Amino acid sequence: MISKKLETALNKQINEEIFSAYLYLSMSAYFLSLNLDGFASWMKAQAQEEMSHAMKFFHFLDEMEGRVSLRAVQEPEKEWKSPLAAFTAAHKHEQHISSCIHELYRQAGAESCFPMQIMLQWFIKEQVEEEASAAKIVHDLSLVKDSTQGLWMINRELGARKPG
Ligand code: OFO
Repeated sequence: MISKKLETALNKQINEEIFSAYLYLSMSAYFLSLNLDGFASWMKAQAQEEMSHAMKFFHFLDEMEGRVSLRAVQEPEKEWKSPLAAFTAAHKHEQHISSCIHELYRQAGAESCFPMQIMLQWFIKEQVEEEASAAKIVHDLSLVKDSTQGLWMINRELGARKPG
């Protein structure tokens, strides 16, 4: 059994994760519009991963005898100034998600909800990777600046990412 307060917080997180999927899918569409298929495919894989995060929270809440309640999903941005601007926004978004996860962990601790804390430990580690991979791409894009060849190389590298 889970408290109403934690139930509300987990439902909010499901929405955050679905919004993350929506945002990255929107970035994927933006990259497709630039004919950067590798970037687009990386973002599509990221969107799928975010849906799997949403489903982890969904199933956990159900297992804890809570009620999953879906909210409206915010409309994501559709355009960015450049690939670098899009990845900078993605990195910032992951920092926001990390702070949400940390806050959930604190709330679970305050209620001694140990199952929720254990479940969140996976997300805490995952966020370290999520922030690091976005930060690396921001770094690479900053290095190549306006070089078409550099962009082409990153595009090829990102296109090699496997979904999941
Ligand atoms: Fe990108 O992270 Fe979900 O949790």
